[in-house]
Amino acid sequence: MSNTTEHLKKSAFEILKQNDRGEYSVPTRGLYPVQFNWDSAFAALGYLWSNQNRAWRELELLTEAQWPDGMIPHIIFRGEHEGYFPGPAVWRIPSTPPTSGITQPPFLATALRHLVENCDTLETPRVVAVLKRIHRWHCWFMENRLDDNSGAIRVVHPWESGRDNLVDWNQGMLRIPLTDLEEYQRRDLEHVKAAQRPGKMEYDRYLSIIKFCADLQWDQKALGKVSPFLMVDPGITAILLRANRDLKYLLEIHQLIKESEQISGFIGTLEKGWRNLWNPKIKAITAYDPIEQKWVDGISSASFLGPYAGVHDAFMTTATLEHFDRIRNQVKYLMPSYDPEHPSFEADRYWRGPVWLMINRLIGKGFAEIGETERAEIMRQDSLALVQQSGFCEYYNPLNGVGLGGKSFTWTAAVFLDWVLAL
Ligand code: 9WN
Repeated sequence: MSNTTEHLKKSAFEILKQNDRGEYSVPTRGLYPVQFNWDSAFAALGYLWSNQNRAWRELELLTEAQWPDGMIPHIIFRGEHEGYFPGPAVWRIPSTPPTSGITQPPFLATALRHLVENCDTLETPRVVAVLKRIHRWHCWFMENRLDDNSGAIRVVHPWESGRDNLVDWNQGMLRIPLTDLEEYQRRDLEHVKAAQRPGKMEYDRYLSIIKFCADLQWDQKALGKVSPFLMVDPGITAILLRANRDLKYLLEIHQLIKESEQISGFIGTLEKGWRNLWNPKIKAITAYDPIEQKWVDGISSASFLGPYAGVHDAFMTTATLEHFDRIRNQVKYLMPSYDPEHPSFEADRYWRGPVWLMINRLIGKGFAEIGETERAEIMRQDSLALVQQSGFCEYYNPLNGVGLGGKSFTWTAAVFLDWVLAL
């Protein structure tokens, strides 16, 4: 390992330590001083390299925030969280600790399988308890977020997709009636330049959806049908599909056969759902608008998650690899969050173009699993080059590699240790 790589490895460990709050991590200091669902699941992969018990506790604590209905929320407001907006007073959820009222991409089961396979000892009863909670969460997805027509997963807020400011959500965002919002102060802009964050138009709508849902007392079943924002998301569909495969494997090891059979059914539905997101016009998997019943017209980084999700029909893979090679010729670093040839591409703005390392990991792993080793290696090398050039940022400009958003970022450091250094 070269000196620079050795030095970066040390920095990655330091970042994980800085953002460690004892039994959970924050994504970064300042900008995000709270526990986030999929950030924590990725963080565990990083802690695994220094302290197995700490890695395990990150996942276990996340599942302890489960709602009575089975949802594991997107934010858990633990510790000092004054600096984050919108806080508990906006979400209006009477739980301890307070949480947000939506969920996030379910990477948890996949992270759990990784820990089970790599930890020396884990106490079986505790693993089984966590497995049962995750199983309930996956059932919750199928009951409350399944788009019956396609068999794929809907999101009720752009934040639920984890890819908040995606061009794909424009159609859904335009439908949102603006409610009378009290004046509010954005805290994110105290840490990151406005040009790298969503605009006021988006924030007003993010808050209007929350108000609508809180007025409905977060009745999740109803929200899955009547939220003012509803879009079918290939990202969360692929991540849930893969997570179901990993969950099924773990359920079988622990002889939870009834649950495992139920998950097989979910896998079948979601496979169909993924195939239904095939957009014949642009020959790619894309997001879908369930209200206007049409596909969006752009390719996002989630369009490359078929192999990761375990659905890679030959015609889909061929077209996907063509898009991969075309996009590679447009940027210096893969994978931009949005197609650089799309008119709405923005190289610096949050989810409208920049590269996220944890998405690179999902794409890279999937490609490696289907034998696309060269392209998998490109994903890893580009990720390494980004960290070498700009450190452990939240996201990166795909054209010049400049680091953007929050700095000293947990999941970037975790994914660096877990995948960039050890494919
Ligand atoms: C809102 C923490 C989170 C990630 C999301 C990312 C961003 C939050 C924000 O940061 O979202 O959920 O305030 O911008 O989009 O994926 O989990 O890293």
